[in-house]
Amino acid sequence: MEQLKNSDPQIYNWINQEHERQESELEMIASENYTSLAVMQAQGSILTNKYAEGYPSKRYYGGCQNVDLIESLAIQRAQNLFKAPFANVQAHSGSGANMAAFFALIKPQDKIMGMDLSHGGHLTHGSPVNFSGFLFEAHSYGLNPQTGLLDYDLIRSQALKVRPQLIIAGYSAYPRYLDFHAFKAIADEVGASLLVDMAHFAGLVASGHHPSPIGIADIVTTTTHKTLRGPRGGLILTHQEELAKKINSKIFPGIQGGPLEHVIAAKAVAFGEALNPSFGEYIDQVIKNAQTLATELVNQGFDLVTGGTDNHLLLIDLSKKELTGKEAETALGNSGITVNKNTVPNEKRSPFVTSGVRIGTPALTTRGMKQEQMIRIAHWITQTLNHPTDQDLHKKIKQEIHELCKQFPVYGTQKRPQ
Ligand code: DSN
Repeated sequence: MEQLKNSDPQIYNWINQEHERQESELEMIASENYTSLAVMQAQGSILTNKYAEGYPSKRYYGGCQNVDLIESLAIQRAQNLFKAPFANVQAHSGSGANMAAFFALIKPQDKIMGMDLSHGGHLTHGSPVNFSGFLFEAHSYGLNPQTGLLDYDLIRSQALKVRPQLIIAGYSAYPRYLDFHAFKAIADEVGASLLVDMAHFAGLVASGHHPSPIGIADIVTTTTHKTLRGPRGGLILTHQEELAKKINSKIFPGIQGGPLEHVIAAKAVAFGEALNPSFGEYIDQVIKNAQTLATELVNQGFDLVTGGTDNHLLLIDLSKKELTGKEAETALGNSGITVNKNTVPNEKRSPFVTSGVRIGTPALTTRGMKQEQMIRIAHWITQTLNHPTDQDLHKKIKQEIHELCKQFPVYGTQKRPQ
């Protein structure tokens, strides 16, 4: 980083400040993680200089012999990891991956049905402010108001009324397994295609801790940076050859130009890491940590959406408390615990205020924390949320968290790649 330090000290300093923040706070945003140094080295490499529009051995530029090797290996590793016959590794993001999947399966104005954003869905699953909401006729399904669970009978009856061309399964904030066979049966009954966006739980699918949607859904999309622990980016999978061709042409030239070969190299590294048996142990611990945290928080008197978790995240439901999600996020931030406010089923407050907090364990598990630390963290969360304006208490907790974090360095003494 010496060159950056000399040529642009302002950016260098801010990166250092962010490094310090990531090391010294408890990162509990469910969609974040810490990549390995190897992933960052690939992403920060000279591959950023290369144009490679097209696909391996079918490029619109010369000099692609090395990026062809890299992209081909990324594809092969993605196929092995998810046991999927076809993979596109060029999508710049999860949103772009979803856009390409939509364009491969349906046409503008067609009807789609995805999970309501306020119930835990994603912007790209039909929100009116997103392409998925304004290019398509979007309908949404929600959670059962009594259980907070997906109710496949309700989804079916809604699908029978709406008759969508596309059903989307997947979430940003849902703490339980998805039943892909149930979604597929509904899609088949109403003549819809099925898209599974597994961005949040792709790591759990890769390790076998969550049922796989491959071979059931027509297309499966994911980001690569959440539980999968790779660089920020997207990935598209299918088992259907004709769809694979469509997906490739929708990504390029449909919605993207040159692929980010440095990010594709980093994806290849991450897929290689996830193919290692130690990744299964990591995901196992992610889930154990989330379940320990859930049990402790319930014991401390908090309501959780669905009462617990099967995966890497949990949702505290504050609707019976005076405290809002926004206030809880701020108070926890002051204590050194980074989370995000989240809507909960039957939400009465606005999406900017909310009545919930989403908490995830992927990042803390990467830095080596286990159940013992989760019990301490549950205690700090409880103290903070029970005394949301006590700044002296928050300062004291922040100091204790700082000490804990020192015992679990993210990048050790190696800092960032040079
Ligand atoms: N999927 C969102 C999240 O879970 O944070 C980001 O798009």
